[in-house]
Amino acid sequence: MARTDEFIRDVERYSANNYYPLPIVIEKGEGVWVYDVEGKRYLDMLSAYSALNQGHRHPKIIGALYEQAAKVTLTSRAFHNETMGSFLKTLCQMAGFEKALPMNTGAEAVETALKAARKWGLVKKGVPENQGEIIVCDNNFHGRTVTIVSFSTEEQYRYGFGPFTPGFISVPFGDADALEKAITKNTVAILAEPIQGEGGVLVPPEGYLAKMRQLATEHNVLMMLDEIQTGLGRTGKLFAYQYEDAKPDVLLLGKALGGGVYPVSAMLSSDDVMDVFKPGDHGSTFGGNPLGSAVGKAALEVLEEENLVEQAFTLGRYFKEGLEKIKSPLVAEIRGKGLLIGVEIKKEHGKARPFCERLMELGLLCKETHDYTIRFAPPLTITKEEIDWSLERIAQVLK
Ligand code: IF1
Repeated sequence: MARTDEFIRDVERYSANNYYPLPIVIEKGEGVWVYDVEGKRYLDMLSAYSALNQGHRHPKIIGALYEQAAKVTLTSRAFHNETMGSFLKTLCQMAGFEKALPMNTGAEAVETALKAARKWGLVKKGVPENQGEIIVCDNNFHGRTVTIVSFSTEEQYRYGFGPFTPGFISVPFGDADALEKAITKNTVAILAEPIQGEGGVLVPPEGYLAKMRQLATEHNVLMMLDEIQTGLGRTGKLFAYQYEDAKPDVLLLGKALGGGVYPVSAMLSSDDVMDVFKPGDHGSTFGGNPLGSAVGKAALEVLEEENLVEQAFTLGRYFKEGLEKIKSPLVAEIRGKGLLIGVEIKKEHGKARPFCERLMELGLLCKETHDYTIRFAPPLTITKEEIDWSLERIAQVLK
């Protein structure tokens, strides 16, 4: 463990202490596999929280990165660049939206949507200035800016970071009646994750998103879905909302939009909503930059060319059935869709982290969420044989 200890020593000395990573130092990644500095190989079942849907260093995405890096990497939005338009065209056409606003991180895409919704409420719906309300769900995770943690229901994400941004109302996730009751004449938007990732891979009751769609239309409120984690094939559909008739007015993407190599996020919507932004209203130095746009376009093309969405659907079902067949006495519930699967450990058997540590020793990387749930979310490029390999190890740890 000599080299590992050396690297971790530097981190402990110089890095802020805002994480508690597993004691592995990754040196190289390729496809679903990563290698640590000791040369040990692991199957990556976290995929950087679903940012690596296309796998580590996908050749086409890395190729696009190199090719663009040899031309121009950054222009700012003060000038046009050659790649942004074609990236956004691919994105809008694939996703079925009229316009996109490119940003970098997920939190920035969420912030963009919150601004769009508030201004839409003022100029299009006629809600008095500074009165717009946005409904969110308990247990949400949308990022870590001050405004976003203003409506987190997780005490740790908020403690010490106030004063907070007002104008948010939180209702229980999955409860359409509570959602309806929370709507007022000043409501401008509903913001939700189709499946709560950080919340513990929580799948809402069937029909919930369709009902949210109906309510939003009925009350002239924007339905905004954060598919930063669930989108781009992860759940076995291009977008998780496609399991129901629930196309949102605003769709937020990030993570895998950058193909695992570069931060790329976007807010997608209609001409009517996007129209609230005028030159100077909103922006970002790096959003839509040539390098990110080239990478984003390649990341989308890989999903399509390699049928990764169907792959996630088929192999997700296979993986989940395999997990169920283990019939582990330690497991309370197995949840999820496609290749986003949560395995909840019964409380009497302790927290999920020790299970993740044991899996790591067996060559499988994953991460607990909300103390008792192990999240399995491998790259969508994983094969059936690699799932079998993983199931053997998971069975060993859960028996
Ligand atoms: C961390 C969690 C996952 C997200 C959804 C927006 C964002 C995220 C649905 C913000 C980000 C990340 C952030 C990362 C770990 C990870 C995470 F455990 F923290 F909650 F995935 F479950 N919407 N999720 O899941 O995107 O600004 O980070 O690009 O904070 O350590 P970002």
